[in-house]
Amino acid sequence: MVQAGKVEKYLVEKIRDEGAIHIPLIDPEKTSPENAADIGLTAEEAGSAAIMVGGSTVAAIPKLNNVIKRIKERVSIPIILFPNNLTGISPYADAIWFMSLLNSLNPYYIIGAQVLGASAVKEYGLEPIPMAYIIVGDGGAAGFIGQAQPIPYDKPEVAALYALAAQYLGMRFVYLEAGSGAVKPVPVKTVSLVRNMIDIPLIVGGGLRNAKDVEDRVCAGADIVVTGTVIEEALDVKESISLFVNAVRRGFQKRRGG
Ligand code: 1GP
Repeated sequence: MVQAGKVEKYLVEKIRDEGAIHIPLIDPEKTSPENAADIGLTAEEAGSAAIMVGGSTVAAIPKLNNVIKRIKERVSIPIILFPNNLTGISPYADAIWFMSLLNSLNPYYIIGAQVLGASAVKEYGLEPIPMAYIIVGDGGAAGFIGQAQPIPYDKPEVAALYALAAQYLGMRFVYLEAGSGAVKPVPVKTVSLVRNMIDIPLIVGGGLRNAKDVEDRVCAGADIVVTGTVIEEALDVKESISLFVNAVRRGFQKRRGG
């Protein structure tokens, strides 16, 4: 019987205890190892639950490895890989979102890359966390490269059906992705409809730029909120991450009717 690993258990417990959590995304193609470590440490101190490392066009594995090694030297919260392809796998992380882009039109992104990458995940001792990746709306680089047929912004019921199918297939997290830097994030209506359809944790990311974007989506039922671009572009990283961590807390209080 397959049991959830350490990082997965930690995330689930954290969601149970805190209601919802924030995770920053660091793109190793856009961030130096030093900056990545600074962001990681700042995130840990501000109350983020983990750090995700990845990007849609990651190709240079040594760069990825260096970023993760440097973060690891300074941070104790888990580092979770967010792979775009086989080039997104590093032995230095704690876990990997073992993800399938469910609404890709190319089977490579649904199961092909996973078949090719599985043995490396095992060999490296990475904890795989099964996750359904669903692209909504714009989709950005992830949608383009992953050859997704994005779910229209005004068809939340289709996203809900994908999410339910993912749960029935045994996936343990669902990620609604609008695409990094998307002009419009995943609509609140889509988040709430998906939340009502599934029992597994729901991740939302892509184009979340301000506290209200985050608060509204947590209030609608997101368990994990991911922000990348806005932190990369922030003049004050500490202020930016604290803003999102607090927005997650407020969003959950609102959801509970507080
Ligand atoms: C992208 O969902 C993540 O894969 C984060 O998106 O960079 O827009 O925050 P942003």
